[in-house]
Amino acid sequence: TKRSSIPLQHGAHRLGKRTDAEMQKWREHGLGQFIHWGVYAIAGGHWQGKYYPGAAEWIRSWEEMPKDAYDNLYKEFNPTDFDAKQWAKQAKYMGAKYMIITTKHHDGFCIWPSKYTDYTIKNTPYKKDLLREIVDAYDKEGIDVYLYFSIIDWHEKGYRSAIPETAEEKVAYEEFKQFTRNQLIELLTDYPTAKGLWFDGTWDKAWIEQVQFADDLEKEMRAMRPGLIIGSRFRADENGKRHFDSNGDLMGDYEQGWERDLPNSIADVNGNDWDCVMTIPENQWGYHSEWRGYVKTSFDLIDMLVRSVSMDGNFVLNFGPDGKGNIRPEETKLAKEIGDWMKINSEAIYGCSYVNLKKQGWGYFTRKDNKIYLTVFNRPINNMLNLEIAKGGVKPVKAYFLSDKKGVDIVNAGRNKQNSSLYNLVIPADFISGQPFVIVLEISQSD
Ligand code: JFZ
Repeated sequence: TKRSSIPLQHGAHRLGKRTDAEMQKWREHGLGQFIHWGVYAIAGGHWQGKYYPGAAEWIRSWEEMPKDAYDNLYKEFNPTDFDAKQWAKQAKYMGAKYMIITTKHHDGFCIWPSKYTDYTIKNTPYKKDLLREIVDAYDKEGIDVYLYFSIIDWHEKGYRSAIPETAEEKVAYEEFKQFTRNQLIELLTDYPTAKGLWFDGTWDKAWIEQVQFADDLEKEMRAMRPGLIIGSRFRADENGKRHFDSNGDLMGDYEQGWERDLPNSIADVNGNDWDCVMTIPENQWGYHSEWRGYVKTSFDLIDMLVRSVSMDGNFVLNFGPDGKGNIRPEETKLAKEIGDWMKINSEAIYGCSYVNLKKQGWGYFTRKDNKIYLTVFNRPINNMLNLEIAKGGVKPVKAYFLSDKKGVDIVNAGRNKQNSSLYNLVIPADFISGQPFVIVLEISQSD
């Protein structure tokens, strides 16, 4: 295939997927956990009894919210119920293999005692390093930690969203860039077990212009920590292109654009690694005490998880603990339900990837080695799972339920117009499941 090739200094520095062990591990995770936690959790989407209709972690930007009131909330931040070990245990039970924690969101508050600003956990009544507690607890459970870091920082005086124009602003912004670099080097130095960085707030015009600076900084971070994983939302190329450079090549290790959104088909992911980050309500990341609108069920979320893996992606589910450090009951219930499902079915998730078979209405295919997993969400009324295998494709050997290994009949149903082999896997009429279920199809390479 011919690709355009505009010469670029600051475009993608690698074509195609990474092939190292660290990235392979990331690719096999399947399920992750996101946690948004900061002083916005104290407000919980309200100010003086008034409901904030936006995403709770954005409340500082609300016209009803006095900025100085928000900027003093940290003086009340004392999450006495916080128990990192409990969080990590819950994530482990859910089946998460990695987690992403907000070290600093747009408000600028740092959950680690950064030496470059006073606006940190150290100056709250809690005092202790929250990030350290989280990293240690998740490390102990064998869940890889990734650090969310917002380039937007509403608290830091040199921060600008628009391109700095006056000489004074330019100086301030240069200081802000150094501050950003310092904090990132600090995080990588002080939390050396973290596997990567999850950047956000990189859409400002001011940041998009910092092409050379951001590229140098990325190189510096990668040199410091070989194997470090950074998504496509860190820097722009010299033409201001983000995620994909001017030649359409992915910048960074995986596509980071799937925010509350999933690809429709494998064609949408262009052969790149990717993950989807998803909220439980429509759009709340930080703690909002009053969720309105549709709240996803565990079946919705498991569907999204399997769908992600079936298209070679990971699925990352967000949690927003409250100001005291509690994970809300609705989230705890969902984590438990997903974990219950994973206990039985995680073989269809971990280490699995895309299967080149025609998508069927009953659910999704995933594959590992000689096993194809059929996760059924829409059980057909006639109990027949259609399967269509193009000529020269794999050959079915046997099929059985993943849960109890009970056999499932494979009926040969001839060939279609395109000369593909058709099969029906027959679900026993007396089989009852209140859950999405998995059928394993063992295959041999081509007939
Ligand atoms: C950002 C934040 O503004 C938000 O508060 C939350 O932290 C979320 C995970 O990230 O919001 C985004 C990020 C990316 C897109 C949209 C909103 N996007 O790629 O379309």
